Amino acid sequence: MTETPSQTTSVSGLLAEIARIGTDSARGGYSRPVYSAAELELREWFTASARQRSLEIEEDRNGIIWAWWNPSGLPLADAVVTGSHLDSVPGGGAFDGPLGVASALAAIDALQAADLRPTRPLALAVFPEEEGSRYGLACLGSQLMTGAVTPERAAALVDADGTTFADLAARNGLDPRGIGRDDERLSQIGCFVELHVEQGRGLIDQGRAIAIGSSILGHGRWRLSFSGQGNHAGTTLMNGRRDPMLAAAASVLDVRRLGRAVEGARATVGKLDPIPGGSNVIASRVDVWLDVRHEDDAVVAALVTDIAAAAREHAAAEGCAVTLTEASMSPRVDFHPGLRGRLSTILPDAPILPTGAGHDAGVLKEEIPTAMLFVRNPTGISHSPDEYVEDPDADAGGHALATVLADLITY
Ligand code: HGY
Ligand code: MN
Ligand code: MN
Ligand code: MN
Repeated sequence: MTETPSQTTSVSGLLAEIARIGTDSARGGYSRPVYSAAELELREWFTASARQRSLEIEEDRNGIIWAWWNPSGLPLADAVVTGSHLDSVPGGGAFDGPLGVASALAAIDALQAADLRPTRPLALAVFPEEEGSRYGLACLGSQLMTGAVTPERAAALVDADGTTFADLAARNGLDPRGIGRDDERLSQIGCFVELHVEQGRGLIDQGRAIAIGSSILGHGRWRLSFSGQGNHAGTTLMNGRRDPMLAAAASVLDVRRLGRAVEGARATVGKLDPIPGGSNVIASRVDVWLDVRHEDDAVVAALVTDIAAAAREHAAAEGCAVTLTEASMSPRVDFHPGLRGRLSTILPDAPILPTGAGHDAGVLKEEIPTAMLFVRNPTGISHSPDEYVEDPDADAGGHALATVLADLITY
């Protein structure tokens, strides 16, 4: 096994460089939607940091940024890739995404300072729209690259301002006719290792700083649209209303009731959109966004079916209609056993833990061997300003990643 490269750059120091970008004073935390001014500034920070390390940068047809370290001028084949995302959920934490990118930069510094003879090229990658916060479809960049999402479907996605992904992509230098599966890039990659803040309590409970990922829960997003009769709040008597808000509210309670009844299920309504959304207006429509996850995909499907059936009853009781639309469904992912085993050999003290959160590594796993490393989050909370990583653990993550990459690029 290769010598362990010594850490030369502090991961928390790199994160401090971007701590002021995309802060959300209203919600707390960070709001960095894809191609927003904040995320574009973060992209700039990444490419400038990569240039400082003499990495060769390219932004591909799907808006994914690749920063290559290939000192021996090897052919771009069987490359080792690491990286993560810079976009965030609304009011998200400082680490979900950026920790993986900052750790990759710190790892590169350690590798470049070590006396290594790489036999494989290395790339740092930043994937756009991992959270799906702007277009409702998670991991849009990596799903375009693998073809899991077609260009037609992506181009037609519309954000809350009515901007299609095609228009937004074009405004940011992408040719909407060029987005889609990238066979050439996929053929160049040998494996992908993503480091990410743990979004749960596994490492705290085990008293460890670093874990290796075993699997990602199957998870999906659906929209329940309840429609009734919009009207004036003051001139409409209570009887005879067809108020979709009531059916929506009853469904939100169903999601908790039905989710609680299934061992290991996670069923969430985190977003509810009344239309038109006036406080003196009976809504004409209410969209309820549903997020359901479980280690067994069939359980996810059955739970959504039960929630939708209950929703239809509530809608009927209120004289409303309801439609269910699937926005995305990602099947359970078990990471590559061989690669996972290799990481276990390199990091023997790291426990192997599942994650309930989706990641680009889960999308790429369908095409190439992928693995994940997780770093302890003392709060266990994520998608919230309360998400946290202590400086020594952040550096331990950067060091673990450098150690793994040193092994993978030299064997
Ligand atoms: O929603 C997720 O699981 C991920 O954070 N995008
Ligand atoms: Mn993430
Ligand atoms: Mn996330
Ligand atoms: Mn009025």
